Amino acid sequence: MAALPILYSYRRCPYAIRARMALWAANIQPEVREVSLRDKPAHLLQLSPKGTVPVLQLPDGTVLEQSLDIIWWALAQRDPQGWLNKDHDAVNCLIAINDGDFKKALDRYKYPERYPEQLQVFYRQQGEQFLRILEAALEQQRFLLGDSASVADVAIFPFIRQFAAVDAEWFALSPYPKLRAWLEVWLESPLFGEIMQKFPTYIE
Ligand SMILES: N[C@@H](CCC(=O)N[C@@H](CS)C(=O)NCC(=O)O)C(=O)O
Repeated sequence: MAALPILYSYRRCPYAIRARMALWAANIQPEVREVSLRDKPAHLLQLSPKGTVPVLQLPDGTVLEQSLDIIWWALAQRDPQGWLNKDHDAVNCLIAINDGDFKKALDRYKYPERYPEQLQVFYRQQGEQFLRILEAALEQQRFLLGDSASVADVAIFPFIRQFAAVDAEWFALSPYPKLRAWLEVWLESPLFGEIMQKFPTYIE
């Protein structure tokens, strides 16, 4: 039997979620090694000393240590849903805002006690700048870059999930109805259900 790729993962990590979404969509089911972020396996650190997840090791030894690299690699193998069929620059541009300014605001909104320079609501308002961009896009079309999903949707949705969960009551009443509906589509998707299954913590 051919060796499976090995995925070091953390169930709730938004970067790991997006990587698993692409792998599962491409019908690549790796050996998932769920890590404890407080006690990372030595093999993970050996493959990728930076110590973040997700990290994918291919059977030929190649190591992909960024979630986006894993996504591009997985969909290059197979892309049955056509997630690659959108303008690459537009995809990268949205993801760059997500992974940059939005993620920064999200961390501060989620853990305001670690960033006492400002009130939590300030960080939320910073994050809302991105929510407004997404809402405007979704007023025009079903997904962020058109009427079908793309890598941008998959790469961004786990972060919106986190943002929404910080204060679910606020999010439910916030002026982003299209974004709420879009988030719901992803949360209810069978694919998300599959990739959120629980794996036992990997012990070396
Ligand atoms: N740029 C990386 C970021 C991955 C990342 O930051 N993952 C977090 C978990 S969500 C992590 O592993 N943090 C290390 C730690 O908490 O020790 C990617 O896209 O894969």
